[in-house]
Amino acid sequence: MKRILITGALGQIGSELSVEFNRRYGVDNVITSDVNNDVHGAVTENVFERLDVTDAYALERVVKRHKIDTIVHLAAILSARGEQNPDLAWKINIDGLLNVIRVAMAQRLDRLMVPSSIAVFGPTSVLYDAPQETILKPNTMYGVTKVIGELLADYYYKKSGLDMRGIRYPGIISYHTMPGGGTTDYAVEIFYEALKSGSYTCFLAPDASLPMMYMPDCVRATAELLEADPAPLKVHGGYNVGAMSFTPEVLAAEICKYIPSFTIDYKPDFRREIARYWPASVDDSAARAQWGWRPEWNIETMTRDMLTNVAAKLGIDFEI
Ligand code: NAD
Ligand code: AKB
Repeated sequence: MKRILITGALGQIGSELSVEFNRRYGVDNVITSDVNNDVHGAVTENVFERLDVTDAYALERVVKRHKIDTIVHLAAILSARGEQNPDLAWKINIDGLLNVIRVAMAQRLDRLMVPSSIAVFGPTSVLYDAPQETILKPNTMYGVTKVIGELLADYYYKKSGLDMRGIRYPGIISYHTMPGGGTTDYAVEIFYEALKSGSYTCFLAPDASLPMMYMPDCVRATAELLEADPAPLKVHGGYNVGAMSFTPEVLAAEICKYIPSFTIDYKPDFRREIARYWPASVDDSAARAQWGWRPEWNIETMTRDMLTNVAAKLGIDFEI
């Protein structure tokens, strides 16, 4: 029986991953935690621990108290916030991660999942169909912490046999919980503004092509990798997983199919420079071959679903 602890469970991904885990493993076996105390949505069904991952003793106590055998470590500072506060990004993404790894080894956990990101790529990486194995020299603090996270996963897997798993998530699009300060956040904000005001000012350039994924694919990918047979898995830091790639211009055109009066304009800020050196698409053949990854959502199906659900959330009458 799995006893799973999710750190950072109140964030964009954790708040929906917990629902999928409740369905797969039973609500009593999924312990949610976050430094933030504002428990909302489906997480209210789970046991919740207020937990700062930079506090190693508190983390160990929670793991022991709940007889945890698996951690899904989502607590992190994302790219845009990380550029505004690099010291904080280092503290949470590296010091926090090391605490989680040490507790996982000391308590002999079965499995530890730590997400990586397309932010591991950088100016010297191949940016079209970015390969699984390539030069990783990112130019953001967030990217630096994600590359180090991948290297630590490989190191501790080889050194101690800790079963570490990771996915290089692309930009995640969802409507339950707003994204937490990343560069791909525009692809969520645009739906809210399209429905509320009919226009959106984008902080990226119109032609900034980035890999994206809809939340149902994200939670399924995470659960499938967590459950995958260990034998074929050759990557421990982070698998490339592809789903869709588009630019702000293309997403705006897709929204215009349903809201013809929608307009977009562009005021690129510092996030444009972050996006500039992230890949337009990734080569996910390793994930497909080693644990059967297949995306189910594309830009057309995602856009229809986002518009329908964001409209319902905002109480706006809207029919596709
Ligand atoms: P998020 O910012 O929405 O949520 C992170 C959560 O961590 C927040 O609820 C925050 O309160 C919590 N947190 C911050 N500091 C903490 C601390 N010291 N102790 C405990 N909790 C703390 O992030 P997310 O989008 O849910 O991302 C989850 C993981 O996935 C991160 O590792 C992120 O880098 C990765 N990722 C996300 C995306 C995406 O588009 N959402 C893309 C690539 C990778
Ligand atoms: C961000 O924009 O920081 C995240 C990510 C791709 O890691 N969404």
